[in-house]
Formats: sequence, structure tokens, C-alpha cells
Amino acid sequence: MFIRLVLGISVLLILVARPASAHVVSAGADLRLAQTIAGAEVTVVIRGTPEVPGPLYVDLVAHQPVPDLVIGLAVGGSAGTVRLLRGRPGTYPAVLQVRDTGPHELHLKAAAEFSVLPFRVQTPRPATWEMVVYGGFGATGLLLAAGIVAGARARRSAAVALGGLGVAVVIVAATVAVVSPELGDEQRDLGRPNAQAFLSVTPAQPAVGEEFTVRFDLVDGATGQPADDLAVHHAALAHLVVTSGDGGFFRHVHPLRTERGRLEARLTADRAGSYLAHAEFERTDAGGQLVSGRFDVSGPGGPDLAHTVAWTFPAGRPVMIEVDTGDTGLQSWLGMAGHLITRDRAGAFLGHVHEQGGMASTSDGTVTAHGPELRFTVSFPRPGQYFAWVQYARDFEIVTVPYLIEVTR
Ligand SMILES: [Cu+2]
Repeated sequence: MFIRLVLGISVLLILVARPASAHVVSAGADLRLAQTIAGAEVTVVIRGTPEVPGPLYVDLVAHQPVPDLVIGLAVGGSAGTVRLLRGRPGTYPAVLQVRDTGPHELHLKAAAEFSVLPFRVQTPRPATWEMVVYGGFGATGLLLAAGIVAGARARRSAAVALGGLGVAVVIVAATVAVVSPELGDEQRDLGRPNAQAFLSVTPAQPAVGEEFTVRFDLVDGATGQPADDLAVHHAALAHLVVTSGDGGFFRHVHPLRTERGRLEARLTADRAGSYLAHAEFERTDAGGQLVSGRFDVSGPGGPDLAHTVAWTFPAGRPVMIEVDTGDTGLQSWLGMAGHLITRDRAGAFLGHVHEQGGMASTSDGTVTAHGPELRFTVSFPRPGQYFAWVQYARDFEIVTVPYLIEVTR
């Protein structure tokens, strides 16, 4: 009986104490998160730290066009600033201090914008609670084995005593696991419902040439609580693609986390009409999601489009798109050599695929793509016209090339 009890408790504990899978920084494992803040496209690199208390190295990798901008960073009671210089892309380092392992928040602030990025510090040396928990499991295993051996030799009292000790060890480990604040946010369900996303823009009807805020509030479909458990997905908490109905406006930005479950980005539209916002993200334990919404922009019409059809493809089957960038020194952006985002004219379909060619790591940690060509395998579900935007990075500049594609039956 007690063996079944012990096994039951052990299974329960293993479920409770599953290690966090996302947002972890530990020695040799950096966390990379793209953020679009105060008009700057920045990749925040939180370096793993070998020991706590100790320094936490945070690099801001700024992409062109870099504005003059002071970005404040803070973790716990430790703060610093980084000054971006106009037209000077690249890595801007900062050093903060962390006292403990476990959950932290990196606060970014620039102009009137801010973002709070959750992450977890792990060090190679296990924390005390880990040693108690895992030591408890180890001791239980040994005691159970001893109990079984003793039982087989028919020394019933010795087996019961050893088994009882095993139960006690498990209960101690269970108590530590439950009371440990380190484990508090790891008690998550297996499989979560999709997040419901509500789009709002401020002001409610933006005007051409004026800044506005695009906001997605994410809510758990089951509990109605903010869905605030986003995993890092292609080096960002979320990817926001905003396009105008006519395809002339395209922005791929990385919204700020301004509240639990709230993602915001500031944009300026260059043409009037209907706009689409698509957000791509992944809830921890729930897989990827694409959510969308529409809003209108008032004012004068935008610049005329001189779109000509670049390719004609058949519908419903994979095709290869090859783009010659004319550059052999491409950098990886969001972990990939290139991105291809496609949208049909009506806005019912948004696709996002990645470059499929080989990549080579360089000693400074950046990744360069081999050749000047970028290759994408992509398919278009139905006939009609599609917009396509190819994106890649070169000299810390994100290059976006728009295309028009005709898809036939
Ligand atoms: Cu993105």
C-alpha cells in the first residue's frame, strides 16, 4: 500500500516540479527578444550568468534606422542606461546585477514607452531547494529499493520501516517543492486553451501621419484571465504585422509587454483606408497562434502603388521563391536568414515562412547566411493576387522587399 502511495506522490511531484522551458537564461544560454521601442528596432540579449549574486550582461542590438535614444534598463534594484546613437547600428552593452536565481523582470523604458520582459535566471550550481527536492527523490528511490529487497527476504518489519522513511522523505521534498517560491510559477496545466485576442487602436480612428498605438489584449479562453504566459517564439514574445488593405503599408514589429497579457506597438500610417493587424505568438504549453483584427485610418490617400506582378504560381501546391539579395554577408534576424510574409488581397490569409538554406555560425555569435540567394518554399491556398514581403538583415539593417504575386488555378 505505502509503495503505491509513494509512487503516487512521486508522480505528482514530477508533474509539479517540471522545469520551466522558456525565458531561461543560464550560463551559455542567452535569451534573445526583439522589441520595437520608441521607433527603434532592438534585439534584447540577456546573457546567461555563471553565478548569483553577480553581473547580468544585457546587450541591445540596434537595427537601422537607429534613432538618438536613451533606453533605461532595470532588474530588481539594479538600473542602467544605454544611449543609442543615430545611424550607429550594432551592439550596445549594459551591465546590471542579479542577486538570486529564479524569476525576474527586465524593465525597458525609452521616451514615453516601456516594456516588462519576464525571464528566469538559472546558474549551473543548483539552488538549495533543488538539492532538497532531488535529494529527496534520490533517497526515496534508494529506500524503496532497500524496502523491496528487505520485503523479499520476508523481514516485514524492516521493509515497513524503510518504506515509511521513504514516505517521510517524499513528504519533506513535496513540502519544499510546494512552499518554494522558485516553483510558484511552474505549476502550469498540461495543455492550455488558445488565447482570445482583442485588438484596439488609440486613437480609435488614427489619422495619416500621426502616431497611434496598436494593442492586443490576450485573454485565456477558459479562465478569462490575461494570457500572460507567452513563450519566446522566433526570438520575440510576439510578432505584429500591420498592413494596409492596398498592401502599400507593411510593418513587422515586436510589441512591448506593457501589462499582463497586453502587447502594444506605436506606428504611423502613410495612407488612409482599412488596415489589418496580425499577431503571431505562442502560449507556453499551447502551441502557436495567429490572431488578427481590423481598423481604419482617416486622411488623404497614400502614395500610388507601382506594383507589378513579380511571379505567377499555381494555387494549392508548394512553390519555390528565390530572391537574389546581391549580398554574401547576410546576418540572421529573429534566428533566420530570411523571412517571407504573404497576404492575400482581401486579408483573409497571412502566411509566414523562413529561408531554408544553410547557415554558418561565426565566432562572435552572429550567424551569417551563405550565399546571396534566399530560398523560400511557400504555397498559396487559392487563386488571386497576393502581396509578399521578403525580409532579411544586412549590416544591422532590416531590409524589406515587397512583391506582388499572381496565383492561378
Ligand atoms: Cu517578428
